[in-house]
Amino acid sequence: MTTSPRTALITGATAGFGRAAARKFIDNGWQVIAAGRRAERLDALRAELGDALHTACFDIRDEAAMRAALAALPERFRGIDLLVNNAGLAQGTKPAQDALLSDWKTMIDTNVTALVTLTHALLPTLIARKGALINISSTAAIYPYTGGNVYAGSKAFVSQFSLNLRADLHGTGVRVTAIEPGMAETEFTVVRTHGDQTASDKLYAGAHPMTAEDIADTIFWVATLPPHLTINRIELMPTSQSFAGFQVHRDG
Ligand code: NDP
Ligand code: 8X3
Repeated sequence: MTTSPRTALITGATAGFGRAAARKFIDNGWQVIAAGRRAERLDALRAELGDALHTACFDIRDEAAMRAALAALPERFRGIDLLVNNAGLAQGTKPAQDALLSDWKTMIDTNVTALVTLTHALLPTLIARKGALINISSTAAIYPYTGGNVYAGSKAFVSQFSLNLRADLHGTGVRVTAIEPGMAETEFTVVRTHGDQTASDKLYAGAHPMTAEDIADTIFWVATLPPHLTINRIELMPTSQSFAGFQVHRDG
């Protein structure tokens, strides 16, 4: 990493983990490029956080728009030290046989294809600056559950891609970390259920889920460890969440 001010590009900064992370990094003296589709949310964040924030409004699945946003970065935001690949989503909760193929494609396009495209575009910069890459995966990458199907598969990709980047980037000084959170209350479940706020409220009620700020603090901690130290992957859950057993189907 270079000396201050450091610059982070955070995708999915209009809500949840990404927005909390933008606040955390700027509060601690970084510059942040905040990316997302909702322009009004980005404008509000800019009004709140000021000059240290640059907004980049694009759909991460649109490669041309992504490249245009990178090309349009003001000079002082070009030296990206940290990429936080956070933008992502789940779509649907049904078992595979009842799921929509369109939901599966949306998740793969967002969580996998867009993530690798942005990573590929920024690797030269991260290598030149001995920077860091933090990929937001999920406990779904590790623990299967009914209805996880393609979402969980996409996050397993994120975790394994992160570990393989560590191998490829050996000797470059670039640090790569996969953060694998369990249940955290954000807009995640409203998005997953295609807008069912009641279902989202019900899921989190009484569960004391993690907060967006919990994850932002973790991202910041990982990013600001001494350069000789890399967290390969870190899994975290609310205390109220743990593991259930295997299921067994019996005839009759
Ligand atoms: P939110 O729904 O609150 O935020 C998701 C963010 O991703 C938004 O800023 C959204 O911005 C952005 N995003 C989604 N699709 C696109 C797109 N096509 N183009 C650009 N930006 C996009 O969810 P979380 O903060 O909870 O999720 C952040 C990450 O954490 C995701 O990768 C999620 O899978 C992961 N995660 C979440 C957990 C949870 O329990 N909440 C647990 C484990 C992992 P906009 O809509 O403005 O484009
Ligand atoms: C989100 C956590 O358990 O809803 O990645 O899949 S879970």
